[in-house]
Amino acid sequence: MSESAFPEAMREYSSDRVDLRSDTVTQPTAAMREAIAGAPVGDDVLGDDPMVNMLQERAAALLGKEAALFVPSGTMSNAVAIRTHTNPGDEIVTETTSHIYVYEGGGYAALSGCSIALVDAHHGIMVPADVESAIRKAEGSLSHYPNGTLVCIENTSNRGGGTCYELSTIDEICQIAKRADCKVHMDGARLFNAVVATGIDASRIVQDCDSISICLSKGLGAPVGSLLVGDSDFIAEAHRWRKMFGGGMRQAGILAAAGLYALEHNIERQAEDHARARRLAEAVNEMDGFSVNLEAVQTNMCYISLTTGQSADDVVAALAERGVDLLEVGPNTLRAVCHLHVEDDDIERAITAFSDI
Ligand code: TLP
Repeated sequence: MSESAFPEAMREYSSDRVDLRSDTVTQPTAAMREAIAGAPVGDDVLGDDPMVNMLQERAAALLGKEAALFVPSGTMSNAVAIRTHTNPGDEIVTETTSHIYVYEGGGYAALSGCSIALVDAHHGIMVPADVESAIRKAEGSLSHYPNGTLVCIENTSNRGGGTCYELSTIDEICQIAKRADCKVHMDGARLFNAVVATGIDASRIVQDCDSISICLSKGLGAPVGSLLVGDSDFIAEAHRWRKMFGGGMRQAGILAAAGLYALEHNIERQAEDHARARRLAEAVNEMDGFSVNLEAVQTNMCYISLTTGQSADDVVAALAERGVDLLEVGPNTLRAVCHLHVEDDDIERAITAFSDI
């Protein structure tokens, strides 16, 4: 096992495989399980689970907002945010490869009755002027257009490669949205990867956003849970939609305890994940048959393109035979994600597996 400056960066994981499919695959470490086991609980639907209340207060404070709401998943967090900010018939504006558009089952349409205006972007990062052009309003269109009322920013951008928004870009998008009477929601499933990569405080990054979703179950290593964060009025309204979406959880303090532990111990250590993703990216990019856009490798992800016509399925199968699991994310594209169960030796094993096939 490699030496680590961070006590959590250890392979407390029952498998001898190298699982790079996602940072969602992490299992609670012994220390996190201890925190879970010792957690006092109440009934969060009645509002008296002390750990959930503590977690919500902690998340709100970290992001410099008034309140937060614990929800079961990032998908529900985004869905509740969209439903709270919009009315049926409104339009949301987001990036073409965003999780909200690509991976949430069309929830914005089914659950909120919204249409979507897509903004094409380089590595998942929208240009403010493109956001401005994508916002449509009924007024002045003889009622042809819907009302664009919500802009969604994904930071880091998953399909962009784990890329981070520049602060000035976020600020500018927020200004444009405000001028157009639109709210801004940040899908910050991996916001803390952006915090670690850019060195900018979370509260500064989201300063002008109306709501933010953060996930505990990705790079932070908790088993379950996300937080929707915003001002008190927004969270009060979101609480009602969480109920209607079936997301009220009872003795959720055992999950909140894991989340509190994650926020306390697992933010800074993500620098290790970022360094390992880069090591993998640089090594694989040197090999014939593979290419990695190194400019996009800014956090814990590495998207690998297959350049000689191999199918992604075949390459995933060949790597799996060597004990290394990646995700196929397109006919010629694979994704590797580093997380707290991936050590230096695992990355070397993955590199060897790539060079063998
Ligand atoms: N992303 C998962 C898959 O669903 C693709 C992954 O393995 O990366 N926002 C972003 C940016 C995400 O990447 C994800 C999960 C979510 C939201 C949804 O979170 P969950 O899975 O908790 O609903």
